Amino acid sequence: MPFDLSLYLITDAELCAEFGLEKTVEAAIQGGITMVQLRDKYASDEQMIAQAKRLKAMLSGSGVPLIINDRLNVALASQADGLHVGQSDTAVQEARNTLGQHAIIGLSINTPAQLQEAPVELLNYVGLGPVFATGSKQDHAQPIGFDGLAWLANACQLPSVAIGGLKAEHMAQVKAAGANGIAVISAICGQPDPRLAAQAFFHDRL
Ligand code: TZP
Ligand code: MG
Repeated sequence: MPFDLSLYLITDAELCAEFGLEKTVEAAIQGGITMVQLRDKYASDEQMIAQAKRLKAMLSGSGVPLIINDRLNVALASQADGLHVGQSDTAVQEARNTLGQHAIIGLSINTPAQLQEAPVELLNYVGLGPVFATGSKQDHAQPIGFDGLAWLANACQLPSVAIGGLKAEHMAQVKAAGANGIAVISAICGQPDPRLAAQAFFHDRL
């Protein structure tokens, strides 16, 4: 599946509670998001598979891929479009072997050493960050700022998405740093109007 990292929504069930996960994602799609990642640190695998299947059905025909955070078995069972792994999650090689060559596989990168060690030939994209400190991820790594982002984005041969504390007003700086897009949780999940919140990232298109 071709993919576009411009605006990558990562879900948080708690923050999406007001409208529910599906309604929030549906509104965000109307607002122009280009990727969705289902991320849930607390749900059981069964709950997450069921949620992923509902999202997958909802996304069908939208051209927006569904990526699963961390859990290879969930990605496989739900026939999601791909998997995103962190540095201490499932090995990229195992994910690629299991999901096949058409799956979209992404890896989180925080340092030049991690980039150097990344199996680029097995990956489709990298997530670079956190750019800023954020309350949306517990025990996140040291923020890299826009300078760190620019260094990593330029050193890296893969498409990249910036993450961590980013808002609509950062889109231009993220692009200028050389990343292909922005990944967000709280700038869309939990916003009073998720459709408008997503649209705000594309104000230069209006
Ligand atoms: N990985 C690094 S920062 C982060 C993740 C999952 C959370 C991003 O959330 P927010 O609310 O966009 O800062
Ligand atoms: Mg992880």
